[in-house]
Amino acid sequence: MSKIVFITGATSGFGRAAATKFAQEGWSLIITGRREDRLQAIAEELSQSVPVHYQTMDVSDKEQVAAVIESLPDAFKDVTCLINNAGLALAPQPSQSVELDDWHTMIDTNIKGLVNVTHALLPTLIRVGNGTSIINVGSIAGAWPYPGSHVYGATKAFVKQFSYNLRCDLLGTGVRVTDIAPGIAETEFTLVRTKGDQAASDALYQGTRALAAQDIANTMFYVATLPDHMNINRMEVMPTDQAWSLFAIHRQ
Ligand code: NDP
Ligand code: 8X3
Repeated sequence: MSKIVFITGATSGFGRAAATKFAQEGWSLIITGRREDRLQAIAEELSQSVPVHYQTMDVSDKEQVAAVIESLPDAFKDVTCLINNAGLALAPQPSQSVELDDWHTMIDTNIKGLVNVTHALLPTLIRVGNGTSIINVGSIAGAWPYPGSHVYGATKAFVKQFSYNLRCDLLGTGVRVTDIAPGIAETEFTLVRTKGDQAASDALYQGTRALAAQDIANTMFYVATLPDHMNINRMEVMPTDQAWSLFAIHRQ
């Protein structure tokens, strides 16, 4: 029987690339996101090679998440790998000029959404047992501060600590948990963060070699297919062309 991956945020970026990678490797797919037209197109393409179930799902809606998982078709019930990927950053400006709603949207998606899906799928993963994994998409922003990261970075720090804490509770169940924390990667992420500013997005990725969505999809697949007894707790992945910078100092 083929293994089954459940991907949140499969309509774009890392989630979309993960769908392709896992399909290439023969896994059945459950792909979710809010944009149905994209899910439909991806399902049409990838179902040529593997079974695909697609379902619109807003991760921040806990009733909807529970209903989607409750009503998975029989052939897709034994999920082997959950990729908690749906997420976003908003408002790259300083905290003092951010709309409160933008902070709430990041918390609702990156924290509450990830928790909603995890809670709904944990009984399944524990039932399936050895070899199952939860891959949470964190960020370098969860470990390293920078201006304009405010609540975004804080939500990804939550992802890191929640991943570690889950491991403590899941000890003995065979379920693995990994926080994959990417650095700069060229997806629709910056377009979303700037609320549609294509020029700002292009400028960020211009002249450097950012990570590609496929790089992270390959990393997810690597993590999900390690021998059952191995758990990578956290994996921070930066492009070679990215590193830390010095502390900022205010002068009178
Ligand atoms: P994209 O904007 O390309 O993809 C984001 C995905 O999340 C989309 O499929 C979107 O689908 C989905 N999504 C957003 N909000 C919701 C929601 N409420 N419910 C369900 N799905 C939602 O960005 P990335 O691929 O780059 O981002 C994926 C993850 O990677 C995020 O968690 C992000 O924080 C993280 N990350 C990104 C980095 C980067 O530089 N690109 C680096 C480090 C981490 P839809 O709109 O159809 O719902
Ligand atoms: C996205 C990477 O560097 O913009 O999580 O915070 S970064």
